[in-house]
Amino acid sequence: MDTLEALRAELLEAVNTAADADALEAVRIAALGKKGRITDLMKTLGQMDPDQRRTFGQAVNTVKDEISALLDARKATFAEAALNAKLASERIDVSLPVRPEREGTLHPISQTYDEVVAIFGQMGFAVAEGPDIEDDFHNFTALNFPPGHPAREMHDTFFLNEQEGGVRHLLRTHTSPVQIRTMLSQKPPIRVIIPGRTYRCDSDMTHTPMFHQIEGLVIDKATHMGHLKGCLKEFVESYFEVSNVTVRFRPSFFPFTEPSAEVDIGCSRKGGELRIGAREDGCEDWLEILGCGMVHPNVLKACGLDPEEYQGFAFGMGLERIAMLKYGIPDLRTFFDSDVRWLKHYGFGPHDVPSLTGGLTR
Ligand code: 2NL
Repeated sequence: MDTLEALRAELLEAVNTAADADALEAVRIAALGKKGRITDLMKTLGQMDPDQRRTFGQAVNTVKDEISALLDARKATFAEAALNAKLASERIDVSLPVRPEREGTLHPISQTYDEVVAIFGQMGFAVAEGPDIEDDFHNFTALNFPPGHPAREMHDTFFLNEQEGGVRHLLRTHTSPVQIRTMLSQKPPIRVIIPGRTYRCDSDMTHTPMFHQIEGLVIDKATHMGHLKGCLKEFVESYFEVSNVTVRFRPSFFPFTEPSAEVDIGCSRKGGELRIGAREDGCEDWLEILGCGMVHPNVLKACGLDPEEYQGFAFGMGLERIAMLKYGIPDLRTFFDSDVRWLKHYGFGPHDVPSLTGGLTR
């Protein structure tokens, strides 16, 4: 018992005087480790008679618990002191400038899309969307494409594998099927624009298999070509941020409109620089920017509308084309290269949100 009391006093002293966490750990191992002094004492219990074992065992356990508790307390004290020292030595300097962060850019197609939506939104158009995978009815038949029309050939259109029952879906070749869906599901008056992806089997300098269109549709009882012309003139002037643009309607043909027209705007190309709009020195050239027309009576009928009661106009343009014209992008294919340097150069800041009051492009 004397030796146990002596050991207790020695260990308490060692724990209390350990200089740091490492020294304390050394004390713990020397006392309670596999070959520690208290562990050694426990091993001697086996050779004692039962009475002695009970008394001595209890005494050793008491000492063991006491030392353990003191070790834990000292350990916590060292940990807290270390944390306090760390807090005292480290400071956050809130006046330092922030680290530069890499900022992404908006693709010019996204920017152009947002600009066009902002302009037509202001004129009271709603955005409509529809599926990229379409069927023959919505993409061709309802749009007055005759049965043998070349656009219906494998050569021009991406067809999906034939399904059971002979149905063959396709990737929409224009956004017009969304207008068909709108006319089938909504009653006039209708005023919608449809921006979206479109697909054609075509790939060269000026064509990519996927491209973007934006189409518009207005249906009411007395909508006429004057409305169409005014609407498009307003759009062109807002989009190109110029006033008094001359607009020329050139007769054209689309299966889904009658009459149909190609729209040109006045421009000049002096010194190799394209400038859009009427100018003091006149417009010596024309630039084709979109196609349009009055919705064909057959299209109205296919959508359950009576051509004697309703009429309207529609127009369509390529987003890539109008983006190239406004932002001076010379090569269509670069839109889809995902070249980060190109995106940095032609891309837009995420906060350059186009609005007619704040300026379309800042
Ligand atoms: C172009 C010309 C156009 C339309 C699209 C349309 C849609 C319906 C009915 C009638 Cl549902 N027309 N869309 C009309 C005229 C021209 O697009 O050059 N697009 C790139």
